[in-house]
Amino acid sequence: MPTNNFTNKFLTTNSCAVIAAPFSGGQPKGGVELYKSFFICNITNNLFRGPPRMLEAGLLDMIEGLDWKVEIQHNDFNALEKECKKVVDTRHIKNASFVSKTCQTIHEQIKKHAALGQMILTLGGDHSLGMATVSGTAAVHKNLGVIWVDAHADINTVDSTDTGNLHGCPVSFLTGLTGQVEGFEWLKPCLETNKICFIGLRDVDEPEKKILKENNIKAFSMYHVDKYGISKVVEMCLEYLGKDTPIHLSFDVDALDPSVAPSTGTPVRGGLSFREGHYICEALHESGQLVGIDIMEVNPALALSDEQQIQTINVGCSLARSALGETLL
Ligand SMILES: [Mn+2]
Repeated sequence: MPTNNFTNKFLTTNSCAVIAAPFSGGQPKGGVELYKSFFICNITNNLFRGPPRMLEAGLLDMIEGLDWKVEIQHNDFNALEKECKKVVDTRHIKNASFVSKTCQTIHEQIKKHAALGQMILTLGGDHSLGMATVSGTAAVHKNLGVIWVDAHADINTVDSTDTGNLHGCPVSFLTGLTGQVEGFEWLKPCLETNKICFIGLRDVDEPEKKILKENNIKAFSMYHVDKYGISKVVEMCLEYLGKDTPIHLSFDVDALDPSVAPSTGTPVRGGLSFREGHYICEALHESGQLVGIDIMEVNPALALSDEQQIQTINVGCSLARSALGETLL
């Protein structure tokens, strides 16, 4: 009998559904557009997308090596992107239609797999996909708690965001803080503001700080990681969410220091070390409460060198392995 999810409190199988979501419609255009102008022929090439590169690195075999049965769900959003280009953006929100339709697709896939009692691992893709992943597991696992590991709080509302990039907004959609947004009717509030903990914050917009304070949202910035140490921070998160809470880990690799994960959309210095990132994943696996894992914002298109690409892809894979039960001993 596999040992890894045998001790899981909420899953009923030893299967892990891997959802590959190569999607960048919710992130700043800057890097990608710049890249396009130089490498216009290659931008849709899998070489420049996180999920296929993590799979190519052997991630599925690695997961099987941890005693999981693996089911892979591939996705290709190229056709949908073309179709959505014709839709005019909702107010100043960029690519609203593309983000919504993509997220709805991923949401349905995750709901289906989670209902089978499977672990869900989603490979992103930008963090607007968090709307899909958390709502997908929340549809099956009642009273879901979320640990959102990120340099950013991703909690801007459609009114407070000044960039209009939806990868900065998923938490406000999930919690309902942004209200019902046109075109996102499929997405209903599914996460209480007292069921989310942030770890790793260090680049939070002023309106986001206000939202966090006003709603009394549990947030551990890098200051708190320095102050208490990562083990205490994770312990406080688990205590806060409670032992009877199924947990979804949404890990944005920009939570890591750029020296650890350079190839990502919005790197911010002063981030989690390699070990701190892996500690979070291993400790959450150990809790037996994990039902969903996101590894987000792995973006090989933004690397300045092959080394940066490979480094970021590898760290994405090893975070996933730690969350799925790989231990050092
Ligand atoms: Mn994020």
